[in-house]
Amino acid sequence: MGTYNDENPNALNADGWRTVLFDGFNGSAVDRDTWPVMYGGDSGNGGAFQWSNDDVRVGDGELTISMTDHGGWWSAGGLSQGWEGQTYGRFEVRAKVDPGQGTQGVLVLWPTDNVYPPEIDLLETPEGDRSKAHFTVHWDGGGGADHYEGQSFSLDTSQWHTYAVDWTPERLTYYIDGREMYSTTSNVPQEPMALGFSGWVSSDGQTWFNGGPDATTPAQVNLHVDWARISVADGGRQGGAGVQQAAVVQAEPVEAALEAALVAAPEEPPPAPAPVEQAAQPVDWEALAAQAMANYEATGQWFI
Ligand SMILES: [Ca+2]
Repeated sequence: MGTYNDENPNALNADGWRTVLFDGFNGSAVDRDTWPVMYGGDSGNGGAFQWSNDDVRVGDGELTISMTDHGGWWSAGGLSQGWEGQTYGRFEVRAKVDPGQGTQGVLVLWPTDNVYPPEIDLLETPEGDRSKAHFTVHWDGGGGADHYEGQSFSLDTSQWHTYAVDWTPERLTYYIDGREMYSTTSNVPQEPMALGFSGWVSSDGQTWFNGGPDATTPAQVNLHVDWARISVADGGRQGGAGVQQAAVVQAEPVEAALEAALVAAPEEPPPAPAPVEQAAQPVDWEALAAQAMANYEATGQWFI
């Protein structure tokens, strides 16, 4: 079960870590200084849903990211630190995801320069019954090719849990509710990354989700986030602030570039790293960023 309102049962030992960001989402609106990027503009997941800022809300002590059925089409929200990331650190998020076939909630670390991979997923929940928590690390297998290694753990993710990753230059260590679940020294990202949260709606043909939403899927499915904490290791091992000079808007929804990979992501036992069979389409990030900047200058809003 678990509770919220900024609780943290089974907290990790904080010795050696210094908090640099905590948001309990206890106000009435998103703190856009902390979370400057909302995913928007283009459709997500090849048209399976539309990004919508209306699906991002703060109230009742939580951040709520929705996936919403509009009667024939779906929308979903996403929120990110954008370019305000850091290299290495401890990232902790207390969250739960409502059940709903064909939907998932995502907690993610994404490169601040918006050039993917790498990517670290603290949580993905492709099973509609929320029976598993998935942790995945993506890295550049050469020439920008997405390689990944995924882990999944039996867990009722529709209840409150705390998901955390310790990211050092040498190692990634993944925790659920203060318990170490997985650790690796391979393919550890070495560039600034930023924390984000998003919904995601599957299309009918995506086997990783067992297809899209169906008659059992509620009209609105929510990712609930009670709080998020970001820390750095004492001693200044962090790489400093993100690459603010490369103020690239989040031009592509978090999961879009790797959807082909995730569709085929294997279950337990953990797989050996494997190349993506179906490479994502090349994305001209600079053109997208320029377009986003032009849109921002014209309208005051970030979108592509
Ligand atoms: Ca809270």
